[in-house]
Amino acid sequence: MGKVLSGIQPSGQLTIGNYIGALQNFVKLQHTEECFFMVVDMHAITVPQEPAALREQSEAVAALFIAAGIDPSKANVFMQSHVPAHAELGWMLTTLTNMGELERMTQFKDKSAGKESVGAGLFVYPSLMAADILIYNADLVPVGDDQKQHLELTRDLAQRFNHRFGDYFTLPKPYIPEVGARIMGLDDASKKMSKSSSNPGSFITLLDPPDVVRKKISRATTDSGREVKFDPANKPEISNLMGIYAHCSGLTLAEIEARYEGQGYGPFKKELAEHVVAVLEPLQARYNEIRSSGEIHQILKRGAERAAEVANKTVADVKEKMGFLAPRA
Ligand code: ATP
Ligand code: LTN
Repeated sequence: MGKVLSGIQPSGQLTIGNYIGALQNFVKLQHTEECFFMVVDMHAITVPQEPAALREQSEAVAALFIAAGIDPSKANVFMQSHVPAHAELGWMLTTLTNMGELERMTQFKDKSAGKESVGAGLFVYPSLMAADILIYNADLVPVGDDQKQHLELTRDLAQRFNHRFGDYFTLPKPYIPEVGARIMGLDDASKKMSKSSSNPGSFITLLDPPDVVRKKISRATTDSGREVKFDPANKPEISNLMGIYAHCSGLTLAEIEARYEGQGYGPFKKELAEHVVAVLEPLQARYNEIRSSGEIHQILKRGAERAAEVANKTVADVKEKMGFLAPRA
């Protein structure tokens, strides 16, 4: 059994981009691997946050993990901040990370662009992410395409540590879906769909009611043609919607093309909305049950206990290897 680790930020409502790019693969991998899935609240504070919103969104994201099909008897679900060893290893790895490496990170460039003041946490974020992964010696990391660069840095840091202090860390591999690794905004197919976007019309959240889903899809931008064809270079908007369609319906891209041949975009968008609603409705019903039962707190407690067992052992080993003096009686 390999180890799997991934995290999602409680920086807003989860979108179908998070679902297709990451969560669906969490659900898939839990059957064959030992999995650690966390809500990365320590990452969410790298941009200004409102305390009440952070608390509510953290609980909501954890409940959505379960509602989306993660079985807490199979996978460990927990809050990053409940396992303080992440921050400790994060600091140690920060000391092995070069400024130049962090300056090249596109997520940092995107999130800091045009801001008057940028916190140092946003800059060193990738070494905390590397700690999240390496602390479990994870083999696989299910993520969307945008996290590839952070994964490469994680591998480099693992190699650097192993080279300087002796072989210890596993080099993790990203696990990225073939279609849907980067779901684009409904308003602009050149930008990734993002839960923290200021335009709610650009994303569909997992908690959007059916009518909101229908409205957002009917307003999604398309080209002025009428052919439903998967051609990301020339038809980015339709190709993006087709990716969502494929994930929500189980049909292949070729089957979708054949189904709408000669019909234009109207029927395609209408049926796409119904497929999305069909995926979200049962998920939302489960979400409401989980939130009202309060069971999530117990799930998070158990998840953090198992996670801490593994994480504390790694930090102890790493301290030993790096030359920290251990406390003695
Ligand atoms: P934020 O807007 O706060 O940066 P986000 O929506 O980009 O958030 P994250 O919490 O950063 O989401 O990402 C959680 C996981 O979802 C990551 O594995 C990420 O790669 C994946 N993901 C995020 N957006 C998309 C998308 N549009 N398409 C596919 N995968 C995505
Ligand atoms: N950086 C990721 C969130 C994240 C993560 C992780 C993903 C933090 N730690 C560990 C996978 C593994 C993001 O912005 N989506």
